[in-house]
Amino acid sequence: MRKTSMKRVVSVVAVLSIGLPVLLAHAGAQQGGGPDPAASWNHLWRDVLIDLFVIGSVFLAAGLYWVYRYRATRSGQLGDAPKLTKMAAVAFAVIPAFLFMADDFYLAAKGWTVWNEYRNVPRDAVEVKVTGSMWSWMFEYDNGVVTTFDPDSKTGDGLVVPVGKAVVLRMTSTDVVHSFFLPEYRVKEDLMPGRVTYLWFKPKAAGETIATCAEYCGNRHSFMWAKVKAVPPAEFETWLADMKRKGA
Ligand SMILES: [Cu+2]
Repeated sequence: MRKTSMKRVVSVVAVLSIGLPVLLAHAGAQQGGGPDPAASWNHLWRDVLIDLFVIGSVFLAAGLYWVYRYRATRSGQLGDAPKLTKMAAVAFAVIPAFLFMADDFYLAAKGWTVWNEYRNVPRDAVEVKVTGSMWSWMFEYDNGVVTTFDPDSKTGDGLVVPVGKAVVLRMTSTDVVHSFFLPEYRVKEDLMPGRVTYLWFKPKAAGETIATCAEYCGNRHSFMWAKVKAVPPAEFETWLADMKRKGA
């Protein structure tokens, strides 16, 4: 009888602690405005920080309480802990473990959702080819326009993208492994010779940010960055047409 009820308790806790987080993570995904990896990433990171804070506080409070509650009051004092039944001992270990694992399952489920967002490029995404070489970036648009950026003189158009539209970068390297990192858009992906990798992001507001190499690639690795400029879609089209006319 005791064995069955213990099994029942453990399985209910297990089902709840795995099932609930997965459901919650699924419900919390993709609220409004279509997929946006940066927004989902920020949301997941916020959840991780809350999780660390709450669990950290619980353990700290419990730890301090027990240190105080079971402190020695005279020298040479021996403890006299009550003897637990088998059931109580197992429950003590299993129930808190599952409860604390519940949010790990939640974060894992949500991480999986965010990962899928990162890997599934919207169909209407604007495509730009990116080539990394020691130690500069080259960007090539659909209509053949090619842009670069010189970090020393800070000249060149760099990567220009339209606000509010998904942008997908198809990337490769001509020499060693580089990594294209857009801190502002929460995306980073390696570039390798002989292989095409990709990432996508959605600029929310007009403005200038940077892209930088995030994989050590030699002497001038730390200078391997480029300007990234997000402009309204109409301005983007004009810029692209102008560049084409100028034969860039
Ligand atoms: Cu590099």
